[in-house]
Amino acid sequence: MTDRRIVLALSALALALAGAPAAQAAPVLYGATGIDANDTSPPPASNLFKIDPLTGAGTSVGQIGFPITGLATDPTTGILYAATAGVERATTPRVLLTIDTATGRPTVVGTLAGEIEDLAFDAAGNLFGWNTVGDTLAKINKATGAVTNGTSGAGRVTFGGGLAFSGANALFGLLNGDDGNMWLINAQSGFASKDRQLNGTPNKTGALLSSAEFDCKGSTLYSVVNDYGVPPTYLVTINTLNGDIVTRGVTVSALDSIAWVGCSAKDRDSTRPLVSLLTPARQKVSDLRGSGLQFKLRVNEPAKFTFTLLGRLSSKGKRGKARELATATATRTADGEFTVTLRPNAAMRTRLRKEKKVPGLFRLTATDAAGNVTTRTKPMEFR
Ligand SMILES: [Ca+2]
Ligand SMILES: [Ca+2]
Ligand SMILES: [Ca+2]
Repeated sequence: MTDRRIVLALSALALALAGAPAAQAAPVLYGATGIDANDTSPPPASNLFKIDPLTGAGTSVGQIGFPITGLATDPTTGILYAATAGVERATTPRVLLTIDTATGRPTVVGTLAGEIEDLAFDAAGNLFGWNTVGDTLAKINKATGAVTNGTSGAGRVTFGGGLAFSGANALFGLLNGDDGNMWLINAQSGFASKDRQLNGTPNKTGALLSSAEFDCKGSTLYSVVNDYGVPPTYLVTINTLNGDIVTRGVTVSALDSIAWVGCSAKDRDSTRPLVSLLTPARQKVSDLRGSGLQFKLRVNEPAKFTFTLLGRLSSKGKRGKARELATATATRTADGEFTVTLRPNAAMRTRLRKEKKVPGLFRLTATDAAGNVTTRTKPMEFR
């Protein structure tokens, strides 16, 4: 190939790639640092780091320019939010930020009242924080930073702290260090109840659990064992069934916050909707000519539906090809039973007067919120 031909070939390749749909970026675990070993107030400004989830190793992306104690990604927008860090009871004003994950650059959303030590989003995009002032769960307005404290806190002195929603939207707290326990928190009332005792921390002197974050599937709980900024700091996972801590490795010293960015809805939900077709196959052709076919179904999760009813009409004494008799759509916002009506249009209802018997097909597609699709077809008999 001549040079010019190679250039042309490469240009064509570049065009082809540019025209191709963008590949889904792999999820990345980000982290940032907070209080340091000297308890400097305010703590030193942090960089944004990419954290290797297997080893804990950190790679700097860029400067945030603030110390950070909490990170969380809004699952409805993919935007990374951060809460700035302060030394406890130093009354340093704190702020809520959004962070550009390409550069680390922050944008101030607003001031954060109290001492919010970690952030967590629920599946619907509501932002929560753990406030060590009052030892309570706080609801945070993600547009302004306004904090509304819960009325029913843990009622005990908590420190550091991690907060994370599981895939089942259960709120877990890590509120009293690596020799404390897990907490289950009612996101409505803020009430925190003690769960399993934690075991197996790599730190033997009592350290903070500075953050909490579930993986994209919502099943593996990550945390950080942070000895008040004194190295080494460890990235760990915690078995939520028995409280066992498993060390992934030494991470960025004084790491105070972690969050995944780039999780897709399909990471959390990879199952197709389960649809049960409850109406019997034998139906009356007179119903089809009248108010239409009433078809009863059950679905196990919210989903959007399209329905098509096909039938083979008679033509000159023979059975014709399958043709569309009626269509319908439905959106279900909860699981359970429902009925869809498939009514042929006026012309088709008139045409059906000639029919005593119509073999048919009932077809549907059901698509859940994550885009998983189920298709079902049921042979029908109208007579
Ligand atoms: Ca923290
Ligand atoms: Ca968190
Ligand atoms: Ca599903």
